Amino acid sequence: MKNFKFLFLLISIMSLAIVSACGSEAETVEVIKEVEVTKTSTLETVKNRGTLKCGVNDNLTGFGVLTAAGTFEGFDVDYCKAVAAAILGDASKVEYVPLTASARFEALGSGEIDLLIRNTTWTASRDRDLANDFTATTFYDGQGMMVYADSGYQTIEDMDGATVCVLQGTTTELNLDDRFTSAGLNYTPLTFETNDPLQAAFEEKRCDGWTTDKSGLASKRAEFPDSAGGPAALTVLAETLSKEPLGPLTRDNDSEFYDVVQWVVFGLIQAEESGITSGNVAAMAANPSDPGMARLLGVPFSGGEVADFQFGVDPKFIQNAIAAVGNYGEIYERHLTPLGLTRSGSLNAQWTDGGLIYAPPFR
Ligand SMILES: N[C@@H](CCC(=O)N[C@@H](CS)C(=O)NCC(=O)O)C(=O)O
Repeated sequence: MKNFKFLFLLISIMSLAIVSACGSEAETVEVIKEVEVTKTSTLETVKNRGTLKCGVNDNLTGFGVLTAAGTFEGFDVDYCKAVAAAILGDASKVEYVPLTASARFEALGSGEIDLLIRNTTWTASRDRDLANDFTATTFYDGQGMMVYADSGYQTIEDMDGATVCVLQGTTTELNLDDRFTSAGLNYTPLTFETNDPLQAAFEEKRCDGWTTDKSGLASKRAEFPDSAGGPAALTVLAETLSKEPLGPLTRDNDSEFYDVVQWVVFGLIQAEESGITSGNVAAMAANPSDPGMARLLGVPFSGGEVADFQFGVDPKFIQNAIAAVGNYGEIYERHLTPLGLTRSGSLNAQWTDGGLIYAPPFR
């Protein structure tokens, strides 16, 4: 793979309103004016550096959290590991960069990180105006509203006049406004840059509702402190206010790297469909049961040739990723099932079980 150079012309300094899923205020992102960047393929950069700089959440158990032991863990974090294993053959070669919701896009655009995997929703404006490319959806989410169980709120319509806590720089802000405004409901958004002061405000009952992705609400509810009533004190209303497809993003015009990230995601999905796990991948690679499995794992079938898709990485890149973190289902079980996010019957079930988790063919 050759390095390449081109002018990376970013738009004049401008403020971009980004529809966000956690509140009613617009997020502002500054984009650097007409900088001439000598841009190298991120795939080459990662290979030369020997580490992957992955932008993650450090405060959302299940997706991305910095543990007391000082390690990053979660569903999104496992995708960082999978990409590192695919490109570098070593899942530990990740430099995690914790990012707030509002700082995440600039971190990617400026090159501070190679890859953003931070419970980030795919939207048109983010794809287009912010010079990002969404690679694939790893989790189909939707916005919810959490209230105190004793509040009497059963539906959003009951919340006329409510104050709602919401995070800045998220899709949530504008979805909230869409929902309340179109229903003719009054509300006051209380916005925060990070989660901890938001939660403090909610515990002090300075807001009547807390809105964000339903997965985020499940995570925050599960950890709600006993001193504030514990999880049982809280209810997530049944309504889903929006579509929040979450997944990894790369920069625009970085297609070699984009392709690798995208096909790692697809590879882990296909691995589940093919019954390949972290526990059996070595045995499957030694003796693949069919040509499709051999192509996925980068090994010959029945003495034939190895199918090299020319992604610029080891043909065994998917095999390496599976060995490191397991297939889609294993990652889900490890991080999201404990939050009570039941997979069966949800959009995140495999397509063969009526869900949307589907990989294009490896051929
Ligand atoms: N998916 C939405 C929301 C992302 C988001 O920031 N969610 C909240 C709650 S799910 C979060 O990550 N909070 C943790 C924090 O910022 O500390 C988006 O892309 O805008």
